[in-house]
Amino acid sequence: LGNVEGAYQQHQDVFEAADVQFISGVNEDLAATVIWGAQMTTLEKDVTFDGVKGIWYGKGPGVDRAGDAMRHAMFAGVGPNGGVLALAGDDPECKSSTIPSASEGQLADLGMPVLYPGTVAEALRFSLYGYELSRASGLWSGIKVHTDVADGFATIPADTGSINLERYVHEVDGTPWTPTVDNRLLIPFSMMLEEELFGHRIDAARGFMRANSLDRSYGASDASLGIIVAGKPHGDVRDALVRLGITEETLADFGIRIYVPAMISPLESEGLRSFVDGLDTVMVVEAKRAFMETQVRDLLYGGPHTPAVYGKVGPDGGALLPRSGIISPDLLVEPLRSIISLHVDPERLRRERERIPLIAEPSGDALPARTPYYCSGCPHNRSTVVPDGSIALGGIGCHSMALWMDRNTEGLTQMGGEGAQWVGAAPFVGNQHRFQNLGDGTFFHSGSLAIRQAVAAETNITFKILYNGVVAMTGGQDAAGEMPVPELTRWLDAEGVARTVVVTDDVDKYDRSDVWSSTSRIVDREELDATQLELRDIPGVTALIYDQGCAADLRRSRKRGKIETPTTRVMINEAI
Ligand SMILES: Cc1ncc(C[n+]2csc(CCOP(=O)(O)OP(=O)(O)O)c2C)c(N)n1
Ligand code: SF4
Repeated sequence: LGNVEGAYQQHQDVFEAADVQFISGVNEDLAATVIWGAQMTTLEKDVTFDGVKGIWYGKGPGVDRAGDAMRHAMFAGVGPNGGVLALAGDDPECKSSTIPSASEGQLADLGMPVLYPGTVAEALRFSLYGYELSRASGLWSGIKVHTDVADGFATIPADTGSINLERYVHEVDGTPWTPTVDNRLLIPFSMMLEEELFGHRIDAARGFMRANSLDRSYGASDASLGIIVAGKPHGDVRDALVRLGITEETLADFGIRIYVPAMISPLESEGLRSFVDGLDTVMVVEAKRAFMETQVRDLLYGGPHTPAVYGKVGPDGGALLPRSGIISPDLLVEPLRSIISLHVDPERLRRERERIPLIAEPSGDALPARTPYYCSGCPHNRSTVVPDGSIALGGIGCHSMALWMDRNTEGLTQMGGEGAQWVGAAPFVGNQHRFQNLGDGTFFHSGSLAIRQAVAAETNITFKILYNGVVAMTGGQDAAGEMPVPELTRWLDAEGVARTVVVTDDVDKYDRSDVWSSTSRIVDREELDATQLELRDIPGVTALIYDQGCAADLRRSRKRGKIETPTTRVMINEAI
């Protein structure tokens, strides 16, 4: 997330010269509404552009929380001069998320065609086609961006950015059709739009993909076994096949062909049917729940030629591919071997494997593990300590690492839910008090509403607003709508927070002209423990704002010459 915003900030002049507006979203659902609004400019009288294209981007949980906004926007539609991409950043191993994500199901449920690039080059190409797909169908195009692609770097041919577009005009009863753009989301219009959304618009998306044939297949023309795999797992399948002794060049000798759909929902039926023609067996390889697999069965069942379809379940009715977690070459070798062995003598597989000795088998040795910890100088290292006898509740952000430390810190919520869990639990445990960690990025994103919830329910809770000045965990973005600390104390006061104490590393850094709430005061961070003891004894909702900058961001700013580098150093003699 940070890199997208960083790229814009670094090249702002280039973007602006190309009429690209970057509007920082307060949160994902409002961002989706902003993008929806840009599409609606075609309905405005004074519009100064022929059309507007939009990109919404967010991580899996952002897709989830933006669902309502996106669903409305999908009904309202996209015009022929518009186009919207929804880039869904999926973190299937929850490397930097609370829970693992796979957004394709949610995107498909909203009615979005879903494209799944497996490489950086495909991400660029599919996005360009995605715009055209969107304006041809009137739908937003969903792009599933796997962590490995989002975090990946690649050298790609310079012409990857130019596409050979086959213009597609959808026809209904022999008449050219264009999507409706309509913001009157009330009956009877909503009912008519529903019919169009799940009828002509989806048909148009399939037609566009048929005309532009981004789905591809390779391998044996007279194959008996077909493998269907899209996106990132495609590379995993190729690696796993090599470990079984099968390379792209020898696929045909083994009677195997591979189908790589670009659009994983809705699968394009004509391409799929021609791929399975003549096959006895199809194996669908995908991570987590069956998504393409159920579509493959739906599209083929009852047709003239229906091969056996395996994926999550194998021929013996037992588990074949994992239903959760990730797909990797290591995990694919045995499932692939078992299906290929239905068609190929296992002894031949063993012999072929020996012919490519340079491919190393995985050693099986686990890499040494290290539990992540705060950066040196991180404010959370001090601020997340609670007084003896107190319990803190974790929140979203870097400070969630407190859960791995011995700090009486429990549990997590979704981003913005901080404190609301305790509203639900407190009445059943004698209305005890809890400290609730809440990052400033999360506060401005949505967490402020959870404070309102706690005030409304008169819960005993102290929000520790960990004000490090950036949305640190996802790359150090600025939080849209962020307010300075003095203003924040006034906001908390207006919301009904009984008392606010600002704890800081530098009590002299504020301006004399700053206006603070009458229920707040500022103390040095040395007084953290005493301040927490004071606040926990006040009934109702109180707040502690821990105001100290993110150390990583300070280092970044020094490197870029934005702030002064301190001239005083602390030398640590390791012998002592
Ligand atoms: C709805 C949602 N959107 C985005 C994310 C990704 N995310 C995880 S941590 C984080 C940043 C939190 O920033 P902040 O609250 O300031 O805490 P810090 O990392 O600075 O400690 C984000 C955006 C998420 N988990 N949920
Ligand atoms: S990035 Fe910033 S907030 Fe996160 S651990 Fe490092 S110093 Fe702390």
